[in-house]
Amino acid sequence: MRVYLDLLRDVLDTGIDKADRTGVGTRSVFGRQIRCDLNEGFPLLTTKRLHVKSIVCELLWFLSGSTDNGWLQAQGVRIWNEWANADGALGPIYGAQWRSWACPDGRVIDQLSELIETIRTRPDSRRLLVSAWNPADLPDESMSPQENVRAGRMSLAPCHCLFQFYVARGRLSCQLYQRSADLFLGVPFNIASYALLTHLVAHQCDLQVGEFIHTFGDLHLYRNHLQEAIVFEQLRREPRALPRLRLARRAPTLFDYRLEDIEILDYNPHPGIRAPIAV
Ligand code: UFP
Repeated sequence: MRVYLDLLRDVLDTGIDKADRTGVGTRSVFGRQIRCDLNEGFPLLTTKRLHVKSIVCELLWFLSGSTDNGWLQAQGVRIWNEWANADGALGPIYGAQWRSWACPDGRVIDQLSELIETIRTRPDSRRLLVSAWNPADLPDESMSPQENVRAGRMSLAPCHCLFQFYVARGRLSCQLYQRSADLFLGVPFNIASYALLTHLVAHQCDLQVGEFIHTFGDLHLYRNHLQEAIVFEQLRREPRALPRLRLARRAPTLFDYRLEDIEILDYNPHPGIRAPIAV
């Protein structure tokens, strides 16, 4: 994952200091893109250990259409805790928009089911898109996550907000637009999550995988990550061989994969690096 280390350097060297919603402050650049050929291995960071179970569980949770943090907590996954209400509610975040986008006329759109159907029947379509960016449900930036949920809104505006698939020569590629990206903590998760999604969709559509293309809007490093023991420690580390993904079975639908169906093999990363998260 040299491309990731190159991005870290790029933001460190060319970023500008910028204030942000959380009050922490960032070093930020606008508009970047990386590409991962998914045939070269599964793009899981090797220069620090990632908690694979959190990544897999979160994606399966999105796919299920759930927005209830209780489900994640029951699996021991805590990544959404800071944004949830006491009852586990998160408002209409990703799962709701992907699987049950509410229309003004009362219809409900399952974008992912429609996506799979279109890839199978019209793989050359240029409309293989899924959007989580639903302006009607966006949070009010001046309110806390919990206040937003109480008001029926999302607790956090979608960061990975739009993705598109592309089929050529029997291979499925995916491009993600991420409007806002915490390069140290969020991005390694986001890359792995969308790489896994691409594998699962390909599996369901009898396609091989192609590339994952990750396009960034505001790409930033939080000021409290610009430390010897955090971002600079990671830059000193030598990337290792990428792990492989093995899907133990073909589930009946995209929504029936379970944690134990998804195996990451030969993952031998450097140790994890702790860093504070900005809420
Ligand atoms: N963030 C990510 N990836 C995610 C996610 C959040 O990088 O998947 F959910 C980061 C981006 C940003 C913050 O630092 O969380 C969201 O804040 P804002 O909505 O103000 O952009």
